[in-house]
Amino acid sequence: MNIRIQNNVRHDCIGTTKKFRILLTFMLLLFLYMATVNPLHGQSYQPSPENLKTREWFQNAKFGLFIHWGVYSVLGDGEWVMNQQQIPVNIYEKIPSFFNPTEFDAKAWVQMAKAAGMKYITITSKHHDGFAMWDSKVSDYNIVKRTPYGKDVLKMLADECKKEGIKLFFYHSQLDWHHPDYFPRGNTGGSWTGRPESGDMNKYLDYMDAQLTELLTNYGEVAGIWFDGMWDKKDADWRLQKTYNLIHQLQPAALVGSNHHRAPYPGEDFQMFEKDLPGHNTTGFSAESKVGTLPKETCETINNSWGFHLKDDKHKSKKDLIQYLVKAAGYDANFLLNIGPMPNGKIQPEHVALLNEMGEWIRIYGETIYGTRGGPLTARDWGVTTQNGNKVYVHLLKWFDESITIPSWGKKIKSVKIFQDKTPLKFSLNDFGLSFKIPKDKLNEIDTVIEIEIL
Ligand code: FHN
Repeated sequence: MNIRIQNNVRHDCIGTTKKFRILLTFMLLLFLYMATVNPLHGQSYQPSPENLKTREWFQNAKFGLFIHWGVYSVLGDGEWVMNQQQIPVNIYEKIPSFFNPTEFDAKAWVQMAKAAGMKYITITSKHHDGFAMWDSKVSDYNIVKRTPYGKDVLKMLADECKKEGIKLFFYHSQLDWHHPDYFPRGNTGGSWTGRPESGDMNKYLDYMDAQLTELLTNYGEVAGIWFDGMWDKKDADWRLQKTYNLIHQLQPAALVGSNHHRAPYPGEDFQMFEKDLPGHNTTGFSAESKVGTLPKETCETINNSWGFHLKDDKHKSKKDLIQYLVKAAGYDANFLLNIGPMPNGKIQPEHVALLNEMGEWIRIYGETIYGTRGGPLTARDWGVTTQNGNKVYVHLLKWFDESITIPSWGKKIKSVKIFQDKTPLKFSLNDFGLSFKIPKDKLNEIDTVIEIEIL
C-alpha cells in the first residue's frame, strides 16, 4: 500500500481512487434507477401562487358533484358499454345520432348541486369512448356535429356554474377507444374496435393536448383537469410534463389531478382515490397508490355505476352518503359524489332526492366540514375528527352509548358541547383521555357531532 504525505495529511492513494470508483458506480446506478423507474419523479414542479390559492379553496370546499354523461348513456349500460359489449368504432359511431337530451337543464343541474352543499362540479368532457361533449374544432366526433341535439352542453354548464359561483372541473380520459393513433393499444380497446393495427401515439397526444387547449381557452375559468385512463398503458410515455405544463400555462390556477392510482407525479396538484378513503384499498384500485402530501379527493358512485345504468338500483342510503362525506373530511379529503344522468338530460329522481337530503344535513352541520382539516385524531372505529382554528368536531358515526372516552391530544379543553344545539356536556381529562357523557336523546344514528373548544 503506498502512502503519500501531502499538507501533513496522510493519503492512502489506492484507497482514494477505489473510493472514488465506488462513488462513481453508485452515482451511475442511482442515475440509471431514476431514469428507468420514473423519469418524471426526478423533475421538480413549483406550483404558482394562483395554483396554491386554488388548492386552499379546494381543501376548504370538501364536497363536489361528479358527472359521467355521454352518448353511452343512450344504451343505459354504463360508460364502459363500448368495451364491455366490444362494439366496433364504426358501429358505436351510430350512437351519437340517438343522443338528444332535450330535457337537459344546466341551471337545474347546477342549482341541484348547490342545494346539496356541493362547491364544484367535475363533468366528463371526454370519456374512454373518445366522444367530445363540447364543440371541438379538433375533431367532429362531438356533441355539436354528431348529435341531433347539436348544442355544447359544457358551454351551457360553464355559464351556469359561473352564475351560481360553482367551480367547474373537466374530467378528461387519456385512454381513447376511438382514436386511430391511440397506438400501441393498451389493456382495453383491443382489435375489436376495428381500428388499423398501426398508429402514432405522439399524434394522439398532440390531438389530446389540442382538445385540452380548447377546454382551457373557450370555457372561462376552469378549476382543474381530472385525468383518467393512464392505467390502460401505465408504463407508456404519456408526455405528462408537456401536457401538465400546457395546462399550467393556459390556466395557472387550474388544478391537475390524474386517477393513475399511483403516487403523484410532478405537475399534479391534487390526488384522487377511487371508491376508497386515502390509504385504504377495499376496491383494489389503490394497491400501488401512496398517499402524498397534495390535497386529496375521494370519488364514489351514488349507486354502483358511473355512467347511467338502467338496471342499477343499488342506490346508497342518505346515511351511507353523509357518513362517506364526513369520513372523507376526517381523512382530510374531499368527497366527489357521482351521478350518471339519463340520455334525455334528466337526473334520476332517486339521486335528486338523495342529494337534497345531503343538502338538508349540510345546512345544519356545514361548519363541521367546510374549511376544516382532518384530525387531530386519526380515524377510529367510532368515527373521525375534523378541526378548524380552536374548534375540534368529533363525528361519532358508530357510537350509541351515553359515555365515551376518546384519546386526548395534548390541548387544554375549554368546553365540550352537542354541536347542533350547543348543549354543554360535562367532561373530564384523565389518564385515559377525554371523557364526556352524551344525553341519550342527543345521539344521532347518522352522526352525533360533538364540538370541543380548545384553549
Ligand atoms: O374507467 C373509469 C371509469 O369509467 C370511471 O370514470 C372511474 C371514475 O373514477 N375511473 C375509471 C375506473 O378506474
